[in-house]
Amino acid sequence: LVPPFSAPEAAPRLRSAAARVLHANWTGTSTVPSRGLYPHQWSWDSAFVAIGLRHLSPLRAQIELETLLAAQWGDGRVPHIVFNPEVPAGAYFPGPGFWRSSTDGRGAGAPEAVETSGIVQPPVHALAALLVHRADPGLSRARGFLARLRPKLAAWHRYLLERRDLGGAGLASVVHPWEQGMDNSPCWDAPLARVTPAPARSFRRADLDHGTVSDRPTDLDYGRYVRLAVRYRDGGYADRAPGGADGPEFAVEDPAFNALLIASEQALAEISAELGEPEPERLARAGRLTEVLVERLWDPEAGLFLCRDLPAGPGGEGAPVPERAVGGLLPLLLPGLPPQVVDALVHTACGPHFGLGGPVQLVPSYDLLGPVFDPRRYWRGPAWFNTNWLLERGLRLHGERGLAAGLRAALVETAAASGFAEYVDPYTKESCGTRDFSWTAALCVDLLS
Ligand code: 9WN
Repeated sequence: LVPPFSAPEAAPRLRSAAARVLHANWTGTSTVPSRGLYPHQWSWDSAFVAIGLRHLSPLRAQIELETLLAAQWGDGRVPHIVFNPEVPAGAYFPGPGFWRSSTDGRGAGAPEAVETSGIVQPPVHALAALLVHRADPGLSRARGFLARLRPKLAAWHRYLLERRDLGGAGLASVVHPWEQGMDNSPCWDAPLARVTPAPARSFRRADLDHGTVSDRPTDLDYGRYVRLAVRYRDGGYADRAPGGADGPEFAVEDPAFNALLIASEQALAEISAELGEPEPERLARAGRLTEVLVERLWDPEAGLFLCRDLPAGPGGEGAPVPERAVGGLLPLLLPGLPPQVVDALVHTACGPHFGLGGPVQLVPSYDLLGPVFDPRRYWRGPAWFNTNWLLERGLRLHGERGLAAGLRAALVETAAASGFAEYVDPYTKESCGTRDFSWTAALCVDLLS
């Protein structure tokens, strides 16, 4: 049996500490993930931040999402970074001078007034917008929050479901590891092995100025990230199917990205209903996409969802990537999963590969028994707060109340004890990466509210 919060009387203190982090990282129109390491606005970070901020200031939570969506491209994509022009060039790599969105992204409708990256991140935004609305429906209606956001969210999802359906089965593909958000996950090792890295001297990593080098991706990883991004940029950020000479070298159907898209489609249908314009066809499509996700990415032997590496298979059909990573558990978020898939996912989360409730209290980003597991290196083993927050929702949704309560307690206690770390060693819970990290603080506030 998992205990409830071990010290409920500590909750107000933890909540205030988390609120202070969010206050310090607020720029006036959005929140930076961290002042030093990530000094701009990031897409999925902002969604998680808004989910926490709604309890502290529903107005700031609305503005957070509005600022991000103001940088949306004409083709519907929501860029993964919106650059703050006041931050010195070189403070973050790759910066605006690398992506050159307002010139090189013009064909895809990049905005002129703001510089952004040209790739995307997981679509958590409609889910965040719905939760933000519910925190203060009166303010939301008075400001026309949902009415203004709805067409933008619909265009965003349309971009992913149409232009990014590179495999032709209905799922969205990511064309860069940064898009899925788990940058150096072992899931990308095989797909990235085909990519010739950009020479190390052709760029300078700013991230290494801020943290422990061994907690970050390697230089070889960065060489490949740069090469993929340059190629996408130089093709005008156009989306093409893999296989042809100008097709992407990296194209992966990822279970977490698609599960979040489906959950956000369901949230968008609820937003439409809230606005008095129900969209039953959107809900029905989310149900069909859940079936496609299971058909295409579920692996019954492994007991979790696997990524599909499109260029690896004949005719772009792709091949599964045989790595167990936390993204393969995240479809637990979806209400429409077959019961045997739900049971297997819970079993896998608690089994030897992820160890929940056994050797670890927070689910690691990668298989504890995997050949390249590393408890401190970024997405290759450490436990992250956003993925565990998503799993907590999934466990609760499927009636696993004891497991969900245990995970909630561990999330809050570890977040506060770690100084709101970016990620932690799953065994020792030692802080890794940067501290005072926004989504760690925001999701802690959410769980305490
Ligand atoms: C590249 C901001 C982002 C997160 C990602 C995380 C990390 C960036 C980086 O930081 O990625 O986008 O420079 O390493 O992997 O999930 O959104 O917090």
